[in-house]
Amino acid sequence: MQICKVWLQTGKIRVGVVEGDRVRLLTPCALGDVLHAPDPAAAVRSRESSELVTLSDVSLLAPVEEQEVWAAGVTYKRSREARERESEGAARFYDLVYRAERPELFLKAPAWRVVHPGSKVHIRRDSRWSVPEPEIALVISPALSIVGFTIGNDMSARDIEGENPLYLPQAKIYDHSCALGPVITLAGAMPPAEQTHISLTIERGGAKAFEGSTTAAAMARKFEDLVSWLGREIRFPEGVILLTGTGIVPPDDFSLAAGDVVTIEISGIGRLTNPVAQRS
Ligand code: DO4
Ligand code: MG
Repeated sequence: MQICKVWLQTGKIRVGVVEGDRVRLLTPCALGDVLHAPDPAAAVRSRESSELVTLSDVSLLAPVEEQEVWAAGVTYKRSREARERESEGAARFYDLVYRAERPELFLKAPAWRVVHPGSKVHIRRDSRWSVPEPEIALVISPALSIVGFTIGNDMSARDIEGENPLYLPQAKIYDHSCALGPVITLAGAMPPAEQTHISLTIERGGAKAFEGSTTAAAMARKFEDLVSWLGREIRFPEGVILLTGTGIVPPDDFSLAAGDVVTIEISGIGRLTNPVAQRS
């Protein structure tokens, strides 16, 4: 079952459930009303209305309301290798965090800063080396259960991050640096990790400029382990979204440019596409 947040032509925003190329609207409610219920699928069914809209007639919004978006880092070997190369002085810290029991976790964005499917993600004007990071995003309830999955793009400035690890917040947290969507697949409806394919395509001028893929099985940590570290000393009364790290990094000579189009596809969830821009 896939839940979405739609912006109707009437200007109203509603929560719905995907039925093929249509969306069945739920009686007005917040995402958390269904996602944080003891049985989210039953909560969806009990709120189904007779209103059906065609997907192409509505805009899908990032499936987030008041939740913070957190992110885990260096959870795939590919990410560890890329960080070690971009960072001269601090390379060994990436190996240490890849192997450590405690994961790297950072606050990526408050909900209001999240970019919707189809809207622009940004590269920083003071970065010469920026990349998208395609990541499985966990949708977590206030009780710290994984209730669903969506797609996240953790836009990153590799040169700023590589210059000094203390610059990580500037490399990662800026306007239009986090996209989410297009839907939430309820837990239980996702394929097993080895069948969860993650792919990234970057188009430039209508042609493919980069293409890469991995699977969730290449991740060095368990989702539940990341969630339990995240919730150790912080409460999330509205639930939280956690990006689980990237396993796809374009080659070192590649940087995003304004006008590129980033598409991330994850089996069981769908496709998140965002054009790339820079603040003028
Ligand atoms: O320390 C750098 C962050 C790494 C990251 O965001 C990732 O591996 O996805
Ligand atoms: Mg990342």
